[in-house]
Amino acid sequence: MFDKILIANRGEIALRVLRACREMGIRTVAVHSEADAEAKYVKLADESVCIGPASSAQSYLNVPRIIAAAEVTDAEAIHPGYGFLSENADFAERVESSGFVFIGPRPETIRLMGDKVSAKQSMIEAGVPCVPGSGGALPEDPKEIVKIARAIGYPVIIKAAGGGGGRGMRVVHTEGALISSVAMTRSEAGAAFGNPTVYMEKFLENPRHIEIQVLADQHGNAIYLGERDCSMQRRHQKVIEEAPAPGIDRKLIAKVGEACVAACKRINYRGAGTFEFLYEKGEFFFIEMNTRVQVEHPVTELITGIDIVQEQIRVAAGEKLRNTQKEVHLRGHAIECRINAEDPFKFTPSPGKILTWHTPGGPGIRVDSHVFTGYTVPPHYDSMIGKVIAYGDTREQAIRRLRIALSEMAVEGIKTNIPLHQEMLMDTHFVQGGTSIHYLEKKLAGNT
Ligand code: MV4
Repeated sequence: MFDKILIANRGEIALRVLRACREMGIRTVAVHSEADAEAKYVKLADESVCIGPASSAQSYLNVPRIIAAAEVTDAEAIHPGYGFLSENADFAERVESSGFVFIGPRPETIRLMGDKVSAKQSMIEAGVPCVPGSGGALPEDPKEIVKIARAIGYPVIIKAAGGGGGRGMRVVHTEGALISSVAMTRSEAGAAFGNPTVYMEKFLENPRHIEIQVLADQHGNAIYLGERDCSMQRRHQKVIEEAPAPGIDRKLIAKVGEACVAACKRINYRGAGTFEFLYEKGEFFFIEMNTRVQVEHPVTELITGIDIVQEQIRVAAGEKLRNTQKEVHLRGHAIECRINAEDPFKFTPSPGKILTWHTPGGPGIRVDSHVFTGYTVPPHYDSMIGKVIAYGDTREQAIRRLRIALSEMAVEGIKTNIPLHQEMLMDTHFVQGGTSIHYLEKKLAGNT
């Protein structure tokens, strides 16, 4: 096992990784920007290195500084967390060529999944169900493009191979709009991702976003840890996540989960990963794979009892997975509310000094947050300041515990989205379960 890990991230995930290291007896190095010098996890870490000014480009995305920090502190491995450099294949390559272990998949795997066309191609080959589409990059010839769209049937969606997470896509409802839409998506993709390649899919009008968590070691073992429902989102930012997904046939999930495991084995996957699916009318359709630990991993940890971050570290060190598929049992229900420093209904960021931070507790409540009374939320980064996660024997119990937890919570000095969560936890459609990816935006527009 490693002696020392460098955590190449900030905020709640830096603290989450630090806690996993502590439990495993691994020393930690925190790297931080000038704006995060006073963060609690920076002080909790065994060592810390300032890697640049507040702006992410000069600090958390500054590859030479991060590698240099690993060198001067003699760390053996680097955990990238989520966001920042976590899915940057060039970074993973630089980490490994500098003699450190990247806690994540091989650089080639990150690259393969980062290109959404090659990702989908490998999933089709592995037998993972995908959204019907162009089966590769769109050709140049407009006549060919028209043919492909006719074969798929309108509406279709044009997506950038270099996109993902909702960036670089355009819905097309009629043949008249097709060619100009392809041209616009291509030029935007070229400018945004340096890759003008686009592909086409059938546009699913009212799906749910269901994802499957996987773990794979370097000995050919892979398992899936059930699914998460992440449909409650606004502008591609998830707001509430839960596991398991309400109302979906367990046999179907097992079938899709086994296909994900087969895909992991086929591409020689390593570490934690997530297969993203759209689910509509009883069918699963793969859209993208995430090669990092995700914000919402705690809901899976609570229903499986498996520590995903510790497993990431173990498999990176060459150990075998601790559990076989037969030993993975889903028990109970978990729901996570992302707590953001923002206006709860206008969504404008609300950085600043936290004058009161009182967190809830009691049976089945987990709070993952790096903030505290007196902490100043810097304006330079993502507005998420923590997560409140409730576990219960049933979904109803998890909802009740979350309501109580949020009512106990007291935050002063900044605005948070807690009032929005409280409203969602009383919403009849949410409480019923199984709302689509469009539900929250419709509700906010007053259309439910
Ligand atoms: C889609 C889709 C409908 N049909 N693909 C958006 C994020 C990116 N991961 C893929 N996205 C979508 N792809 C087809 N063929 C609808 C979305 C989508 C979406 C997906 C998941 C979660 C939230 C979303 C919000 C809007 C659109």
